Amino acid sequence: MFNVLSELEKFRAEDIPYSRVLSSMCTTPLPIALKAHELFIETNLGDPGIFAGTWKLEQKLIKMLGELLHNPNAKGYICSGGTEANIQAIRAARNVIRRERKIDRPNIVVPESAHFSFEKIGDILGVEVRRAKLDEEFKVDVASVESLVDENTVGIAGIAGTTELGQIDPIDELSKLALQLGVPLHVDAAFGGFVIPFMNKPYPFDFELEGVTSITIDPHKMGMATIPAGGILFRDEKFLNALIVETPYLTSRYQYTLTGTRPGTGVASAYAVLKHLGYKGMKQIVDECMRMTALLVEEMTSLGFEPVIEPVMNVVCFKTEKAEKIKEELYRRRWVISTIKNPRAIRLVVMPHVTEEVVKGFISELKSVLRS
Ligand code: 0PR
Repeated sequence: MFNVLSELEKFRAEDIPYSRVLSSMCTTPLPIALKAHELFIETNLGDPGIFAGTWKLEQKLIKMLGELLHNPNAKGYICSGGTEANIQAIRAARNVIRRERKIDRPNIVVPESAHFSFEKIGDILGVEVRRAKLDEEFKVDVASVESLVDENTVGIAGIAGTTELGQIDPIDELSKLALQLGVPLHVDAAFGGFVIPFMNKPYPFDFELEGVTSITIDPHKMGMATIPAGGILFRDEKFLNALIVETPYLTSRYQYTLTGTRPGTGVASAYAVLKHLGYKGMKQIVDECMRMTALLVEEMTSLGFEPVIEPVMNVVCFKTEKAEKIKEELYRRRWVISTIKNPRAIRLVVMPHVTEEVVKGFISELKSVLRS
């Protein structure tokens, strides 16, 4: 008899398990996240009157994320991921500024290291995306940001945990600049939002800095929730309100989200992880990721590799002219890493699934690749 489940299993078996993946910012969700996800499987936050409990839970989660980011009064919602969060942050900034003053052709200033979602933002929102230079440590050069700002600038952005290097921009300086110029500052902490608060060295990056208007923080990355779960938080409700459209026939009168139908699974799984682990448990996981990052640096250094920067968080790149070749050969052997172009390097993301056993297995496969 035709069995659809065995057919599905066949396809699924072709996927590479996370235990061989050192390129992804996603990871195996915690078991508690999976349970929460199942419990909320049919929920739709696009119609919150029906899912009143799920809606309440989302408000609670936003408050918890606000507390983590030094502003329990922050307003926001759980979306599909970092891309949507960034789109909504810039859309809100553009709408607010456009209401305050006449803007001919809006622009935003982002670091050269900003995620490619900002390319999509430029296209969708019709804003010009200006890229500011980086300094020698691959942090954004604040003077370069300032030089690109003009009367049509509707926002600037800083990255707290860059996609390629895991570097943190000087958000405190960007915050001062934003206040001085009177422009909103968006912080993309899609990756770093669940890492930086738990690191031993403090990096001011969130609402404790007065100039920070909005923050992207993704539960489906280091928040160990189920996909999809992104987060967008605003310091001031007026930014969220700048996204509102009316919804004439639903149980709610208006919507500020980008998508209409919207799963409650990410809300439930993110909430479950935070409650289950607490700050203490989250810190243990971040500590362990940092320990594995240090182990990788040690092993790679003994193979003659040099990191592009001393890793700031659990992302590390190693310089090599053979980056593409190494990546391809590893992939042939069902190990996944990524590469960066400037400078040419291999890139490793050390998510919670990258255990000591995974590191050892990876290093041994890499040694074999280097010999071949
Ligand atoms: N902002 C930053 C700083 C990011 O690193 C990313 C994604 C985004 C925004 C966009 O987030 P969404 O992908 O949730 O919309 N960073 C990873 C990347 O592009 C995403 C990723 C995750 C890629 C898992 C591959 C993968 O297997 O590298």
